Amino acid sequence: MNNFADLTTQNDVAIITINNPPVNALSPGVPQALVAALATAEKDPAVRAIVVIGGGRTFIAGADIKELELAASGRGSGPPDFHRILASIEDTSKPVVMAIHGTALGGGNEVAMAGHYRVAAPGAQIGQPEVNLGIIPGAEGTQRLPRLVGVAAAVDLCVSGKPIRAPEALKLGLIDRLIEGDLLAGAVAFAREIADRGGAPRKTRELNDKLGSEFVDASIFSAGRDQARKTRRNMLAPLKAVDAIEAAVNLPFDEGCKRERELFEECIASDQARALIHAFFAERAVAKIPDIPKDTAVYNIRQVAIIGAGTMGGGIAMACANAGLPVLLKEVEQAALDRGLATIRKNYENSVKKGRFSQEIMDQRMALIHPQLTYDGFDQADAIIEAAFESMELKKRIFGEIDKIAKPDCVLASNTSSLDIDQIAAVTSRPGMVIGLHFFSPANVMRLLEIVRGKATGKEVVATALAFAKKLGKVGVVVGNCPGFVGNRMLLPYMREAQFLVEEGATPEQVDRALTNFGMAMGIFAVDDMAGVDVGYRVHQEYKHLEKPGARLPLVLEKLFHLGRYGQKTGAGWYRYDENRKPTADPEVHALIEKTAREAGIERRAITDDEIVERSMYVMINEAAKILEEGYALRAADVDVVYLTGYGFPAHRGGPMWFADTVGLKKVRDRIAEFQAQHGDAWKPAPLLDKLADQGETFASWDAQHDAAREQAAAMV
Ligand code: T1G
Repeated sequence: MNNFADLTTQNDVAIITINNPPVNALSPGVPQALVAALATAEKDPAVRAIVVIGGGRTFIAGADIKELELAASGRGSGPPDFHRILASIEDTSKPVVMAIHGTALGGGNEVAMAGHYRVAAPGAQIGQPEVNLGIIPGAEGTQRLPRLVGVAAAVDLCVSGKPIRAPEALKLGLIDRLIEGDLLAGAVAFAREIADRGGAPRKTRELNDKLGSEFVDASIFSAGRDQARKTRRNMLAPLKAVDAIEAAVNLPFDEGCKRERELFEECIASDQARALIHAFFAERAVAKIPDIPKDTAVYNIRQVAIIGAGTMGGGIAMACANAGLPVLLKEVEQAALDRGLATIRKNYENSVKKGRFSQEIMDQRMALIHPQLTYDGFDQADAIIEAAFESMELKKRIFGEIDKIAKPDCVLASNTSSLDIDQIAAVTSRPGMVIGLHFFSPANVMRLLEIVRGKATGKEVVATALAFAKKLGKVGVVVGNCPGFVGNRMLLPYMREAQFLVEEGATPEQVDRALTNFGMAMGIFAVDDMAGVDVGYRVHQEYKHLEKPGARLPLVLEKLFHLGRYGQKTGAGWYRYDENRKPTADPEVHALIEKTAREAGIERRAITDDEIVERSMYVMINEAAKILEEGYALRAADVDVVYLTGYGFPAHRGGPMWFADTVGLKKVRDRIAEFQAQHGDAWKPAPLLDKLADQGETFASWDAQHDAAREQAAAMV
């Protein structure tokens, strides 16, 4: 029998400890156990106050998202309803004190707010992240939160979904005391103090002084909606969260809760909720590698050495320093080293200016980065990351050098975005210690880390890379060693298709507008200009040998390259840029495209935004289906995580593979076949896509089958 709520007493104070590892989610049975424990404590005449605390590393991290997943897909018994547990807590006649450590998120904070008082450890994080799952708080949080922290703060917490730390929660009135040291002892003492004060417990539902009025709060709500539209483009839930908080101001508590419930149910029934809940679990699944058990030994990365202080090397150095790791940063010449360090300093200064962290933190991080022109100290490094220019010859020379210097258990990694890891590993005496760590620019910001597993890469090294990613606050996705790995291998046909679309009649700005309306963080031409048209051109040249003989190739990029239009860095690329790097459409580019198309005999026509989105997304999905069947990605969900965390794919669409499932694989495949008829065999549907479409299957069901098969196989080993 699960003991979800363990009841003990310390003299006149009852202590209820929630036990549902790993994060004390409100899974079925947990609310009921808490209600039962409360009832027992309520009846015990010796008990004058009650403390509720989380067992293990955290307070309650919310409702059980697995239950929400069932509800969102119309399976299970519908979305959980916590009204009874909340009322039981609030209506307890003895003061109930919530003791928070780790996290109190979503339903966890809602349970805490139903308590009469809240105390927390200084490091605790409290918030309403439901919008990250495409839903709104559904346990009366939108009604209690504004009563505790005021309407504006409640709107911000629910629209941003970002948790706050306990000291700020104290300032806002969300908690009543910070407890340094032993949280339980402090909470019990606090509860006893409250009991000594006597009087009826303070019910949050009755606290109305911070609600203001419909008139007073109107500007807060419109600002909240603007914030939602700006920071959460195309997402429903943040706007509905504002509606629910508005109900808290305009309606009595119980009616406000009913309104919240209606809005909550609208959200959980949406495609966006299904997509975002998929993304939540997909991001956690990427760390599960079938043939690398959880307890695989990992090398302890305490010191990192980086070769190359350019854009990538500098960003990687910052990511390491931000995680508290000392970094040796090597360049070949002083000028390049000075440039790299100046960029790092400028980036940190911008963060200090924006109030992201203090000057003191900046100084600490700069002090962790040791610029140098030699390999001194590289023999002590636990990991060496090569981030030099993208040339196989240069990388082979560097790996030959570090192979002679590095200590035996040092992980040797390359930040190559496209080159063959096996070839690089082969020049060393320890190919098992070689791995690809493909960071994304800016490397101190982008969450994705493609972990490229070579033929010889040891399992401990893969496990070490996953742990290293987590240490840097990144999402490590293990991918196979094919040209462009997963992300760039899909990006290439996407880029190519976008260029064909402008040759056939669209404009770069029309393509980018259609893509951003679809939800992409940036249009593909804006991305090309940011990354550099020269870089894009070199990558195209690098991959040309992979194209089938006679295959159609894009024509304009080469012309832009030879015109020196490298994008933002030269003030002109597909767009023209002002001194603030603001893009404007460039008639010169339009003319160049029209002339190029005419000379190539390409017939131009009006192109719809739908066609732009279909060709851009379906060409990626088709390539990803090939990547899956060739085994270069473990799951379709991994592909989704790559595009969600590294390529600005809209989270509310769940990633390219989930999006394909939402459209329906038969429809996607049939449309691809139409494009094949119109544009040639580059559009030939991938065999896996054909098979799943014919069987009425999805990429999600393919993942489930494969995960099950792999687990079975791993269990046999
Ligand atoms: N439900 C079910 N499983 C959960 C879970 C949850 N709420 N949170 C985490 N897990 C699992 C996760 O899948 C993983 O499993 C393991 O726990 C460790 O998680 C009514 C409706 C708490 C900050 O959105 O943000 O309440 O992979 O790897 O990095 O209004 O987990 O090991 O099998 O992420 O230390 C609102 C979600 C729900 C919080 C810990 N709550 N969780 O991070 O560990 S909606 C959330 C997190 C809600 C109410 C509504 C993080 C964390 P596995 P992890 P971590």
